[in-house]
Amino acid sequence: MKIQSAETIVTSPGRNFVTLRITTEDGLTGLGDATLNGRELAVEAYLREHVAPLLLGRDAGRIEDTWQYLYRGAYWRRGPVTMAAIAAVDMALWDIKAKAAGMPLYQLLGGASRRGALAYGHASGRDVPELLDSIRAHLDLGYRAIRVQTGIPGLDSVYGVASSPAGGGERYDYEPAQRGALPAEETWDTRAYLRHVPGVFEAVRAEFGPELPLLHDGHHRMTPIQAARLGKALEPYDLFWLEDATPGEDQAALRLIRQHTTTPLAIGEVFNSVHDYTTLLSERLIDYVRSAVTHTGGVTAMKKLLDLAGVYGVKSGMHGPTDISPVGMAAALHLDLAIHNFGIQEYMRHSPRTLEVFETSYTFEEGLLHPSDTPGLGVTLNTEAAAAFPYSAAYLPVNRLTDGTVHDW
Ligand code: KDG
Ligand code: MG
Repeated sequence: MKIQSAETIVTSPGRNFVTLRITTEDGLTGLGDATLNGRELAVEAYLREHVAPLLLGRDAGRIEDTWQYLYRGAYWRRGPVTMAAIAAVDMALWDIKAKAAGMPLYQLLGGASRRGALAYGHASGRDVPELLDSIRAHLDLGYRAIRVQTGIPGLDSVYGVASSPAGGGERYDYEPAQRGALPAEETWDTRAYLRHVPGVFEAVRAEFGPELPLLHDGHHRMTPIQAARLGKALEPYDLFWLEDATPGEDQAALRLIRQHTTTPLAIGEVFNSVHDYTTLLSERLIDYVRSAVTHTGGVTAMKKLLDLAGVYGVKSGMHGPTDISPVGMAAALHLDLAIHNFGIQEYMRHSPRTLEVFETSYTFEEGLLHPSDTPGLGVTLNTEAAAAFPYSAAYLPVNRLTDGTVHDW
């Protein structure tokens, strides 16, 4: 099973995606997701110029060896660009191996540990009535766990809040990356946020009762002591998790938050290596690992990371916004089904245009995702449809405090 070609495909059916397609001499193909939101072409060039030429002629079955060859062999380790490129190769090789075996990938990872993966959706509203409508709409779509994000009085736009959900919007989705030559700029006020959020959860619990799992994303904006205060204030509302309370690179910050609150903590969507987690896991400072298969070196690396997390009783909560392509989502779902320490899976649902390009077989029923029993990852790339949507520059917003200081977004 020698590798004959490794091509990168950039497509933009509403948002940009980078995909690696590996083909073997005996005609099997595998897909890998290499999408890094707002920096897509850096990974595409890394793959095209520095990785694809090294793959030609290699045995497609040697997944661990190829992973180590690309990771240790480059000398320059870790980082989002490198790890997204390695992830794409790794996913594509697992796709090929599972297709060669005639099995869905989860079977090669140990088989199913559950019926399906509990998914959470994104509800948001510029104010409380709009938020409650959005939660109802998500319950109608079948979600059984809901992330709650809300507008803040005095701020024009806030992370995670759709700009016109109830009006013209056909769905309640929020897409932060905006097309254009420059990033949009947003204004932020943490004190206003801290004053407002507990009341929002009070209203949501009053309307929907105590059972519905509720999640919230702080999106790296608080200091440790602010995050500790929010975690404490939210304790009466029994959150499933508080995500990214503080900037991701400061692992010690979680120690301080942990000392003050029993609200469960999740972090890691901007991490790209198991080494980003060693303190957090060994000191039991978090409850959920938020990494994406796409940004953490693929199925091989994610499985090792989640196995290590399991040793410390920490569960998975893999990143699954729409900037993870359906290929990356499928890879996550196979892991979700197979690992023991599964927690929850983020699932935003891709747009119909994206699903025209990436034909998926995974299912969502009664709040549970299942990767399907299609051999491999279960995703096909429609290259004709992909070619109809060329790359278009798009950036995540930049955040500033009310006095103009650049802040974490
Ligand atoms: O590319 C950035 C998004 O993926 C991120 O802002 C989404 O925070 C996010 C989440 O929890 O899905
Ligand atoms: Mg997040």
